[in-house]
Amino acid sequence: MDVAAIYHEAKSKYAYAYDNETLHIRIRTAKNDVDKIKLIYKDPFYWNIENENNKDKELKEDLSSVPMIKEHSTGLHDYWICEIRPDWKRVKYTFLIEDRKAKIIFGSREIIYLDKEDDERRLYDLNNYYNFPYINYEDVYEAPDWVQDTVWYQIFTERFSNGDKSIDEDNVLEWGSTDNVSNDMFFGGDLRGVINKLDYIKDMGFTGIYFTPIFKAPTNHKYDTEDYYSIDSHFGTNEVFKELVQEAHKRGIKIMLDAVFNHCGWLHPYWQDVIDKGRESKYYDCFFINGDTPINYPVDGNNNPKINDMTYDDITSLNFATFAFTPLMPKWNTGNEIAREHLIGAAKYWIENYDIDGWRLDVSNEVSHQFWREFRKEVKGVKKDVFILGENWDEAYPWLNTGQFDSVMNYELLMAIWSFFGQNTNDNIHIKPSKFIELINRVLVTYPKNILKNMFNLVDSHDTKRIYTVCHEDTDKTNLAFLFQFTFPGTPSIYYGSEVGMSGENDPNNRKCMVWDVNKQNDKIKNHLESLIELRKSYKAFTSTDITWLDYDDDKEYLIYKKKDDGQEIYFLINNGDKEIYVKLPQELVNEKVMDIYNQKGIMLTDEVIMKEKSFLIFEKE
Ligand code: ARE
Repeated sequence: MDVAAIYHEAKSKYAYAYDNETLHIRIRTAKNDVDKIKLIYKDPFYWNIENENNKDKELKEDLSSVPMIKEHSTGLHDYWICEIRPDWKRVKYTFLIEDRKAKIIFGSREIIYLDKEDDERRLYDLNNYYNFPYINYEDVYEAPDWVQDTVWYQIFTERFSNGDKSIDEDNVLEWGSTDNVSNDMFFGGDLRGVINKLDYIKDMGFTGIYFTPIFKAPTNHKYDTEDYYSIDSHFGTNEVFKELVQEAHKRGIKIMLDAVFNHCGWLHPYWQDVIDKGRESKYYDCFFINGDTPINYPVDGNNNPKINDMTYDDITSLNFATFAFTPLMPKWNTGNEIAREHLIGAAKYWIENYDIDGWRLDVSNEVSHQFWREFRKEVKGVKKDVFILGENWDEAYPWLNTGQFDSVMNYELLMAIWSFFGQNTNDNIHIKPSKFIELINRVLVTYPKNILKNMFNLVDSHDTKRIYTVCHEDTDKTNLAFLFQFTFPGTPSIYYGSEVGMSGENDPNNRKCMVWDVNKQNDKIKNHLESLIELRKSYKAFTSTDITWLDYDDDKEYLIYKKKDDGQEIYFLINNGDKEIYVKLPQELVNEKVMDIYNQKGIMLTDEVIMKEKSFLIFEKE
């Protein structure tokens, strides 16, 4: 037994309250190393009451135990899980771990090798048990009820639809006039355009819209905020936005805005005041400035830094903190009361006055946990079921388990999906099913199950290549990627235009004008997504966290998995390869009445099915 590979941590993603009554306990072991694990547990205050159980009897007869299930395996490890409902919401527990040769108590303070039966008396020492002191309901993770049934549509407003030409600036280009878009081009996308397309969005089956920033800012992406309390005139007015929210809500569509609280734009009045007055400004401490005033940036006639004239040395010698190496985006000191009030005030303003339903938090991992705790308290105080979504590209458990975010953008899932159905994010590697399963299992064990159900699952965004491009503009592969996205626990998000097969390299090429000409839209992708959205609403199993890998073959490049929920058992067969193949049916489907719930064309034989290249089948066992 590889005892060094065994890992558990109390009150972490290895031991968490699934709800107000239930604890999930996980433990990690080396892959294929351990045969059996039992969780042994006991109320920590059992001795505190006299009862027939502990009067003169050996403690042993009172110890409770439950077998742990091997849940998922990654490249190196097996992950085991069990759930318990402690009578008094508190519990001490330890692990009895066995392989062919050894049996150990994996205690919180020491590991004990059990040689003989009577060594099990060593289980009586609760000081060597892990502790879950109490399930306090205030600490239990809970996202708004509506989130896990949401299907998101992400809109980059400037490129979605031009609905009001009267507010076009002089520099607005003809819609779709070039695919070679740049970050300083404007095509006139606006909020009126979104209102005009709400029926399109609703008819596709989307139930939530995530807007990238729409407040006053000089760029087309608006991540350089000048005024957190006003809609940018390029997009419309606060009143038009109010109408948009009302019209969306009438259609059962939630609205989530983008909160850029890590930094502001150069033209923000607080920053401009600091530029003018330096340390004398009342806003000086709203930012991180080393010296009396921001220096080392060449400015143009409008007192804006001439970015293009800045060398790497110029940028790295700025004496103030920014987002990345972007001088135009001075970083907020969110520990400063004035800054805090300004930003949290804006967050509450758009909820109280426009009834928005959620905030996506830009560069959330670089803002303090303290700020996010206050942010959550304030916004949830205004609207209890407002959704808080972080933009963390890496593992984000520290932001999810201590009263900050309800969810994060699941870029770890995106990377795995890209690597299997398309190309890897960096070196174009295409992985086999066995590797894909390992990567997905890693995502599944990274988060508690109650958090997984609310993860924001995307396959592309305004910051990445488009999924159609990642899949080498292959419609079938793109559809397989969407299929997996929609059958994974959590809430899927579709980036505008990807539903009609728009291509796009990295930013800014991934922000071309939406293709509204139906003759240029990819119907096979659009119809496929509509079907997936419909199936996801009809079958709870699609979003369940209960996923079992049934079979895979790295040579034939197929994989079969099962999702279970509410008594439903849905089977997904994916042929990710470029050849027609024979696929052995999982034993539990052989000779069973199965229903093809997607009407794909697979030729069913007795215990096999012939699958076309790059295809899938979805069965429900009758
Ligand atoms: C654009 C170009 C830059 C150029 C800059 C100059 O992309 O190459 O230097 O313009 O003006 C916004 C705009 C971008 C703009 C950027 C800076 O949308 O078009 O850049 O502002 O002006 C990391 C962060 C993550 C961040 C991404 C971009 O962790 O938070 O980088 N995403 C948010 C928004 C962006 C937005 C900003 C932040 C700034 O979603 O749209 O950019 O407010 C790895 C790392 C991640 C990294 C990711 C992408 O996976 O793990 O941490 O994300 O790569 O680089």
